[in-house]
Amino acid sequence: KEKWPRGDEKTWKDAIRGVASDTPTITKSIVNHVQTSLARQPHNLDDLGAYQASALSVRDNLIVNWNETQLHYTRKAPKRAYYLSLEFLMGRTLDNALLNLGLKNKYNDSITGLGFNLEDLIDKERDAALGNGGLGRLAACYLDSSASQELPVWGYGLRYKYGIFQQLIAPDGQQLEAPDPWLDNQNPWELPRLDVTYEVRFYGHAERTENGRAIWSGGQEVLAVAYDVMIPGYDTKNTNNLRLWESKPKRGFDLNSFNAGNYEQAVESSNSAAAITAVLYPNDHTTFGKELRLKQQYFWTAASLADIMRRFKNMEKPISEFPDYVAIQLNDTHPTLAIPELMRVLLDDEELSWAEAWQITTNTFFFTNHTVLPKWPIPLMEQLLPRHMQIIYDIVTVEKQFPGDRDRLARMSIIEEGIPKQVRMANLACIGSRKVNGVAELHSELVRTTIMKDFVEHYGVSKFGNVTNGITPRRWLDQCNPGLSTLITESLKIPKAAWLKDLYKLEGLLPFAEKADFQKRWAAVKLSNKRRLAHYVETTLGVSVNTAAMFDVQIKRLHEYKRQSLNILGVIHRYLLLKTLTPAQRKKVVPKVVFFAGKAAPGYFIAKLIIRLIVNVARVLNSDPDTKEYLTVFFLPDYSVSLAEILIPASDISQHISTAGTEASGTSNMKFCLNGGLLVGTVDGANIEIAEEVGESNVFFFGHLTPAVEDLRYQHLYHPVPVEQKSPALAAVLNEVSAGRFGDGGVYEPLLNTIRQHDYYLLTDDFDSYIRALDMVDEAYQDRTEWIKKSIRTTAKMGKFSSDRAIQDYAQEYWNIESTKLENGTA
Ligand code: B1N
Repeated sequence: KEKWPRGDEKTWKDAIRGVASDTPTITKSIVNHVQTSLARQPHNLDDLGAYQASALSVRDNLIVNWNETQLHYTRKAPKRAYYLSLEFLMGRTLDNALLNLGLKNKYNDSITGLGFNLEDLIDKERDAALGNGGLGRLAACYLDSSASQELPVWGYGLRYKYGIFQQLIAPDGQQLEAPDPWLDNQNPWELPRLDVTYEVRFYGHAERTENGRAIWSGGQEVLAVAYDVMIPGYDTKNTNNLRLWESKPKRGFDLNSFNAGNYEQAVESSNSAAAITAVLYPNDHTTFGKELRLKQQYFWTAASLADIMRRFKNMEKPISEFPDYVAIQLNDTHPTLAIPELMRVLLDDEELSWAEAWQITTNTFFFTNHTVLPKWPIPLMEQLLPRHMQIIYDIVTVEKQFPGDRDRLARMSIIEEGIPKQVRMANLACIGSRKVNGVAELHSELVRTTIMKDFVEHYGVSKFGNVTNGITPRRWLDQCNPGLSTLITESLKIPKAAWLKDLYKLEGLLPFAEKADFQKRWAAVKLSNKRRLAHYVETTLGVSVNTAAMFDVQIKRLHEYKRQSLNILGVIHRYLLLKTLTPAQRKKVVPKVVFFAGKAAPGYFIAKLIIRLIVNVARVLNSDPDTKEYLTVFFLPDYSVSLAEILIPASDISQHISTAGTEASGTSNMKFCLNGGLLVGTVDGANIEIAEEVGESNVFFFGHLTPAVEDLRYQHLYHPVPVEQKSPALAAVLNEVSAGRFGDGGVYEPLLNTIRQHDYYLLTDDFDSYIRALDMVDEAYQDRTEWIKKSIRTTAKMGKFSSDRAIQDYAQEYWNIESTKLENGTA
């Protein structure tokens, strides 16, 4: 073996840098990056340049820890878990990295010394918005919790050149979409690994040989290139990895065509390879049937599995021990192709028998269901992935020993009959996985009793679990609400890290709920967060906001099931009522500012119409001199993780009002409560468990319960009752919209008709109880002291919703992995 290091060991040791942790070294490192990495002069450095140099300096520290952690994992060779997600909604990194490293104060000193303001630099960073919403942000929280708990977990995803689109709102309220070129200013948080590449095949032919094997050849080959994103744990040196794949042509471009003078064709094939990771699909819940999306899914699962297999093989263990060293979590059905892909590798490359391969596969994968079931048309799959379609058919014939009647067999099949036949990804994921889970108690119960009922009867209930979602308290309290974080630390009289790593410790706040002085400080923090939001609104929309009013917030993807429509119709109801009052009567009303933010999928017509209604209601209300002191509405464009970090700490109340049984969990509900905001919600998703923790008296519940929903929908279809009869209040509101009070009423007819006709999401059934719940909110808000107590008690009882708890559940009950702490100087 070659001697390492080359040359004199002492020369190396003396020169190797550690983490820069004192202010002079940090300052030096930043200035170094200004001079050399950026090639800029100190005298013309702007905030963007100063941000970039600071980020590069922090990145150096992350790399030191990341390198040591990876070496440590390789040496210890523990079982590892891999989190496969098509989305990682990371947001910004600088602030988070500084807090996790414990270096924020030191960098603040350095940056101040250099004449800049750290918060301004933090604001220069663009969000990494490689996700649609909850599912992608959950993946990001889980990475933070895995690293913070020193668990050997890697994420695998795609490095989209364009993240979720930028949302613009036209003056008439229409949503417009612009691309999100987030990489344009360079991305200091990733390490290109141009040497880590895999070839991924599409199309071609699969020829069966013997023993269930086949040779897959021809078609198109594309290269997957790794980019590593460092994931620092909080209060630990452990720094995990998120590996994102970029697609590129196998050869620069088709040289034959190029030489033959056919330049266009030469470029075309290289374009089609690059297209795979060009853009994130913006249609959450509904993207299936698109060839490029299926290509993304296979490209990513194939590259990730090849990488996992290579790492496993470096350990020189027998292949049968694969599941002892590897657990793979499938984030929804998107990575389900990993199941036939692992089978393909084990059968065709490793030459295992079907039984051996299936044994390994079904002990490796774990499947989380987040929603209802996407399918893929078989003709498309057969063309794009002929070998995988063969394996899927083999799974159907070899593994299907489901007893029972034909109906049940048909329901459990991976293949759905019809024209065209479809592959049911959720069934494949269930059959190919060791365990299946939902993301909140109610949702997991619905998985067991409805979506996967037949499978529960077949495999037994123990294969079907629940892991209630969680959120990282580092970003969603310490980072976004430093005032509250400081107040909590000072009051609990324990180090900040103690409660941030064991969120149940927040219960220590309960006695403070009774103390007048603490209540005052708690309220002062809320007010300063409301001012911060007001300042944001003033600088972006150019209008001022009354911070003495109650702040009522609903921020999430626009969806009929999430019922932003119910909220805005409720606002109109409140407005109509205000208009009937005398000025003296109005003075007794709780003044309220209602905030909305969220993106609609570009092709989701009704969702876009809801935005349009909100914007036009805002236009009318905000300029009505009779009422604007008491009720204003804002639609904040281009919702993002960073905007959420401003909105959430400022809320007095937030709305989570999906039709019962439709929101798998929800996670922003947890974020609001953690920051002392109260909930108005339906008995759905994680709202239920939040109420269990904080007590029903601290949550404003309304609406029909899940078991009633099916019957009500049936009634709407077969025994419809006119809105006027069901809810005169709602009928009055709909009529005002129709009559053009908020601009041309005709525009909104398609939206109003969804309510007047089948009302699938039960607005007519829930409207009156919704209004009553909001009245109770007003009443409770009048008693300021009691309200503040509720707020404190809510925060105090949020321990369960730390993503640390969720990740521990996965690590122990699913993956069977253990912490592998990087001690100081271990590596
Ligand atoms: O996943 C979140 C949950 O908290 C939400 O309740 C749930 O709606 C969300 C296809 C999805 N489910 N399904 C998706 C996203 C993108 C896509 O292409 C589906 N997102 C959810 C975390 O569990």
